[in-house]
Amino acid sequence: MNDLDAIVAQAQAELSTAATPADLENAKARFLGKSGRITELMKGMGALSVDEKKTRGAAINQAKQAIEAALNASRQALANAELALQLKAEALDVSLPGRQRGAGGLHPVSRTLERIEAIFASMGFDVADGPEIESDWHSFTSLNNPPNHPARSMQDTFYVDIQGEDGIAYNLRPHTSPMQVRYAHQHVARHAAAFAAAAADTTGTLKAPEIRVIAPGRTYRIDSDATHSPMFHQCEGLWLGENVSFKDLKVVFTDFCRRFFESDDLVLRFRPSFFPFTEPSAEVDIQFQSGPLAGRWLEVAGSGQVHPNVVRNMGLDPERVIGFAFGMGPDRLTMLRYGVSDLRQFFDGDLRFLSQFQ
Ligand code: 2U9
Repeated sequence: MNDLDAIVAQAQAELSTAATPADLENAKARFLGKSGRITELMKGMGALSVDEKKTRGAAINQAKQAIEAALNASRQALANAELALQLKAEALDVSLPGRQRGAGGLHPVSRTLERIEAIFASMGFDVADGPEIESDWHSFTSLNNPPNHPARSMQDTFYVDIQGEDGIAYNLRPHTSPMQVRYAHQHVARHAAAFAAAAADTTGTLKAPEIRVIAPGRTYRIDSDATHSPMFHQCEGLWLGENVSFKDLKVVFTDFCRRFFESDDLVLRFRPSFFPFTEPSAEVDIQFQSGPLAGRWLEVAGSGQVHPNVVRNMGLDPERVIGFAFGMGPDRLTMLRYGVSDLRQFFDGDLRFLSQFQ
């Protein structure tokens, strides 16, 4: 092996083992750089004859080309290795499941409202709807609330900064009763002929049309702790007719509670109470006979016979039409049904909590 072959072999070895682009450039400099081995050999040709220069020059050029070829091959190999590493690092696992869009579901309180509506619908109750911003008359006056009742105060009720044409105050409804008052007025207008015929009938055979309605929805009061939220839900019910008594209230509400809680031996207790819109009035307590809440009396609703003033304010004749009303809190019913202890969790919007009810 002559000197040139030895240099080429050494260059090939050093170039092919360079681990990084910097190593490779250093190796290149050792052979092809300004004072590299090949460059030095070129410089040494000055003393040769013209013929010797031709053969030696051609041989050195060949060696130089061989080294350049090795350099290009190594550059390509390093670039390929780097690309392979990068592809590996950025690799996509196409077998992974895609990111799913959540299926969504009903809020636990909405599920309760749907249950309540279905049970009362099966007993012939209509479902009323109405505005959340209410007039003072619909929220308080029509319901026999005295003018200075504490419920009307700024501490208890949210007032809205809207001035009506007659300067009346508007509020965020503190209960769903205004919907029943509005429903009654619509009902009286729609069945005006039947109401008039019943009123004119002296034989007692024509009866005034009944009102049988529930009013579920959002309600607002200035109150906030583990069992009170400034926005909460209520569902009230109203059954008026010529012969609707407290006995009917007991039958309807007992049936409702047993079906809602899916407990046939559930016991109810009607405890005397006071509300301006009913007289007499009663709180409704329930007692489970089995399960985690067995034996305790739990307050679930208020109720009573609708006050004659309220019947009159609905456009009905309190001498003919009587009946009962009740009010309950679907948020509390949901807490009892699912064993939730803090009401505020329903309205925090935390999916880890809410998705448990799907
Ligand atoms: C009309 C006439 C009377 C609805 C009634 C209650 C008793 C009652 C509370 C239960 C829990 C409110 O959410 S709560 O805090 N409600 O105690 N509500 S009677 O009486 C009416 C409704 C409409 C026209």
